[in-house]
Amino acid sequence: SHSRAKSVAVLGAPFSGGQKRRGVEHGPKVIRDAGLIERLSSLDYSVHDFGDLSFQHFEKDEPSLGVNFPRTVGAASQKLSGAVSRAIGAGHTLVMLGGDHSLAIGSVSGHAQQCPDLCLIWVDAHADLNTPMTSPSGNLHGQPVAFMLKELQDKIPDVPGFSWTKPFLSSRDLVYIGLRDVDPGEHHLLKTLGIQYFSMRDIDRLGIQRVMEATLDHLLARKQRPIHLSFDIDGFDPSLAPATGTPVNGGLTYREGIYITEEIHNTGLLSAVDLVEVNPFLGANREAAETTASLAVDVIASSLGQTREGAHASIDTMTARL
Ligand code: HAR
Ligand code: MN
Ligand code: MN
Ligand code: MN
Repeated sequence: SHSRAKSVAVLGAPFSGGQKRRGVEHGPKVIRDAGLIERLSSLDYSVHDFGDLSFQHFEKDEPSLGVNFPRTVGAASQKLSGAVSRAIGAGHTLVMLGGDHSLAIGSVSGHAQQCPDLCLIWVDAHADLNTPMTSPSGNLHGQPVAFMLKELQDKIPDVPGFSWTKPFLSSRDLVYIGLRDVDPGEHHLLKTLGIQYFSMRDIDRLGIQRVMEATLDHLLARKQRPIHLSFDIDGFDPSLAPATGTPVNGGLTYREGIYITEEIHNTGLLSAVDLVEVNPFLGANREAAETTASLAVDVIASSLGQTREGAHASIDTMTARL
């Protein structure tokens, strides 16, 4: 009969210091309230809900080198990194609920500690590739990828709070999907580093099926290795995900988003998922927040094997209910 060999760790990261809009720290609560744990249990996982991390508060955290809340963000990511590393080390598939996207510095680095050969799929309207020098806002949720890339080692100054981490990812081990709001400094880096990316225009041209084929081919053709999916809910069109801090028109459809996660699940290599930037204080009303959180649950469930075509339990399981 169907075994419960697979286990998922759910880890909440109620954190908003990577940007300036309050409310994104309530992401983990609204995603849980939308039924995440029940959905994952119904997919036949043993679910270990590790609850929410609590993060250190810094009384004084003045900007440094143009970066906002550097010590707050650095310490939060350091704590998350340790927690993620332990969960992956214990054999779980990790689900990290943000919080803003600066948290990815912690989640991806913690994952990489256990799986140094991981690859990264970044679904987002934004490239989050600014360095402190190129960032137009100073917000760290627009910069996490720059802190990960080995090729940018010399371009990242010593920001207070970040001495614990060093770059661990090669630019060829990263693919972006959904981009449509890229700053000039980010575009320069995408081009000069030769990073594989599929903007919304590329999805319009190629269709999501060929985009996923090319994405997985780029990352996995040479060898099979663990996948980290970092999914910013603003990758979706704002009509589907209104409750988020920096919505951008012309985003992924529901079907494109779910196709992405189904294809990633089908590799059998997904090892960790971040679901970030759900902000229930934003959007027109409470329904907007609930719609967005429910979409987040669909993304996570689909990444972990929920199918649109349906699935059957073993005959034993079905007859046991009679
Ligand atoms: N690129 C802009 C900046 O660096 C805005 C990026 C922030 N938004 C996000 N990240 N949600 O994906 O400030
Ligand atoms: Mn199954
Ligand atoms: Mn992002
Ligand atoms: Mn974004």
